[in-house]
Amino acid sequence: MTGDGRVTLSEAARALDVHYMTAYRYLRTGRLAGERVGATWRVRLEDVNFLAATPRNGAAPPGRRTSPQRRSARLLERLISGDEIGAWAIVEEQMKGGDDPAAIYDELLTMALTSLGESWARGQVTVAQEHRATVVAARVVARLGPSFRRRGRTRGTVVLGTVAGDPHALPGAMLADRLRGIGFEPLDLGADAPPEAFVETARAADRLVAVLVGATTRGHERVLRSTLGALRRSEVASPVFIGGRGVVDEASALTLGAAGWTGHDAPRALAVLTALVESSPHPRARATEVTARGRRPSERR
Ligand code: B12
Repeated sequence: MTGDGRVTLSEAARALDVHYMTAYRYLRTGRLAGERVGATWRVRLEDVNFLAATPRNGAAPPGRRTSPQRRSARLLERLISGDEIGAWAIVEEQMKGGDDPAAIYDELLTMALTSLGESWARGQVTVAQEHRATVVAARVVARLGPSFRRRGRTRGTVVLGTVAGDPHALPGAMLADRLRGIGFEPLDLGADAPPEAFVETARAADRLVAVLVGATTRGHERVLRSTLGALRRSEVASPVFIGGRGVVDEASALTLGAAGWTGHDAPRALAVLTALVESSPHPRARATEVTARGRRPSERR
C-alpha cells in the first residue's frame, strides 16, 4: 500500500479475491474508482473494502451505502474521464440501491455537476475535462429520460428553455424530465434559445400551462427582459416565469417582468407549477383558454 491509502490494482484484485482482469473491469464499469499513475492503476483501499462488502449484484448492503458526497464524487470521476459506461454503472447501482430517477437527477447528478463547476472555477478541472464530463452527463440524462414517462392525460404543456447567449443545456433537459414525471408535457427549447423560438413554440402549444425562461449564469437580464417582452407582444396569455441559477431571487424575477420565479432547483420549479394548476378552479379549461392570441385551438384551425 502507498502512503496515501491507495493500493495497486493487483493488490485490490487479491483483496477482492478476483482475477486482475475482473478488477480491471470493475474500474472500467465504475464499480471501483481508480487513477492511473504511470503504467499502473491505483485505487483507494477504502473503496476496495467497501466493494468487498458489497453483494455481487451491485446493490450496496443495507446500512453500508456511501455518503451522497462520496457517490457523487465517484460519478464525477467517471464523467471527467469521459467514461459513459462507468457513469451509467454507478447510476444503475444507485437505482438497484433504491434511488428513483428523480433522486438521481436532484441529488447525484446535480451534486456531481455542481462540484464539477466548483473544481473548474478553482482551476482543478480543465475546460476539456468539463466538456467531456458534460457530454457524458448528457448521455446519462438521455438514457434516464424515458423513465420519467407517465401514462394518461397530461396536466398541460410547459414550454421551457434557456435564453439566447447562455449555453447551459442540461438544467432545462433535467427540469423537462422532472416535469414529465409529475404529469406535465414539456417542450424543451434547449440552450441559447432566441425569443422567437419561445414565441413560436408557446403559440403552437396545446393546453399551454406556462412558459419558463431560464438562465444558468448571471448577466442575462437584458435578454431575459427581451424574451419576456416578445412573449407579451405576441399575446401568449399563459404566465411566463423565469428561473435557474442565473436569476438571483423572486424579487429580481418580478422586476424583470415575470409572473414569478421558479427558483434554483427542480423541486421548487415543480412546486410552483403544481400550485399554478391546482389554484385554478378549472385547470383543464383554463389551460385550454391560455392559448396563443387568446383563442381556443379549435378557433385557430
Ligand atoms: C457544464 C457546464 C458548462 C458547459 C455547458 C454545456 C452544456 N451543453 O450544457 C459549458 C462548458 C459550455 C459551460 C460554459 C460556461 N460556464 Co458553465 N457550467 C457548467 C456546470 C459545470 C454544470 C451545469 C449543469 O448542467 N448543471 C446541472 C443542473 C442540474 O444545474 P441546475 O442549475 O441545478 O439546474 C436546475 C435549476 O436551474 C432549476 N430551474 C428552476 N427553474 C428553472 C427554469 C428554467 C427555464 C430552467 C432551464 C431551469 C430551472 O432546474 C434545473 C434542474 O434541476 C456548472 C456548475 C453548476 N453549478 O451547475 C457551470 C457554471 C454554471 N458555469 C459557469 C460559467 C462561469 C460558465 C462560463 C461563463 C465560463 C466561461 N468564462 O467561459 C461559460 C458560459 C459562456 C457563455 N456564453 O455564457 C458558472 C456560473 C457562475 C455564475 N454564477 O454565473 C458555473 C456555476 C461554474 C462555477 N461554479 O463557476 N458551462
